[in-house]
Amino acid sequence: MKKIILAFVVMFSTVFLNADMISQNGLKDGYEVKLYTKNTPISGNNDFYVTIKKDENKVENVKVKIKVFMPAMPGMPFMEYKTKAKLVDGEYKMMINFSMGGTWQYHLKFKTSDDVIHTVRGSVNI
Ligand SMILES: [Cu+2]
Repeated sequence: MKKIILAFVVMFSTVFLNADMISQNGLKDGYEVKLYTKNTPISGNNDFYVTIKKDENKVENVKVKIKVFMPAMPGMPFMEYKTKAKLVDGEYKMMINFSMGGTWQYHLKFKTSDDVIHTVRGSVNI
């Protein structure tokens, strides 16, 4: 009986911990950058969104791309995925494929109209 209860607790906490959408805010060179999902991220394909603001105004004339990667681990090579975002209804949208669960580092880059490339670094748990 105890084992059954424990199994439920483990299952429940796993679901609970994973039932989180991503929402991360960063500040880079005076730009407020938000990276987020609208669903719980899964191993596989996910839609990610980015919005960028400067002085409270949305910035919609930049080029956004992202690289996600996971360092090599015992029995697992270095993994990475790169993609570019498309502006859809005021949000930069991109599909990211995570080939496994775990912690993924990212480099989110956006190029402003002055040709400067700004980089925000962080990580997400999938
Ligand atoms: Cu891995």
